[in-house]
Amino acid sequence: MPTIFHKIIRREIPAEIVHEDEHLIAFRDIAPQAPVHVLFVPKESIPTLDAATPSQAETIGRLALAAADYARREGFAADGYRIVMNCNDHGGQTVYQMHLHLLAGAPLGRFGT
Ligand code: D5M
Repeated sequence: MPTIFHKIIRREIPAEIVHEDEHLIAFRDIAPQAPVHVLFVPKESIPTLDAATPSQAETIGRLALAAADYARREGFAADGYRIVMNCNDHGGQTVYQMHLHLLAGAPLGRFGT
């Protein structure tokens, strides 16, 4: 089932794309929760982390490494950042193409405080 992120990958709807390679695309979140909020989305269809298989480990790992590369390239890696992956309803997932959130640009606080 194609999601809005598949449409961004296929350039059917616009997005502010900050990185793309053969495996994944990264673009700015439309409703940013931090000064920097970028989504890293694999081109391979994987609805949720819960649906991922061991054969997709590299695909998942590439998302984190692409986020780390982006943070270094943009110069905020040393200050720090957060990566988050929401899974299913209780995790707050709204778009069912697996994706990693990169949040940065200000102190983000700690979970539970
Ligand atoms: O995160 C889904 C995220 O996707 C949420 O933060 C909004 C964002 N979003 C939704 N539509 C768009 C478009 N068209 N461009 C950019 N960002 C978008 P989840 O983890 O599923 O809650």
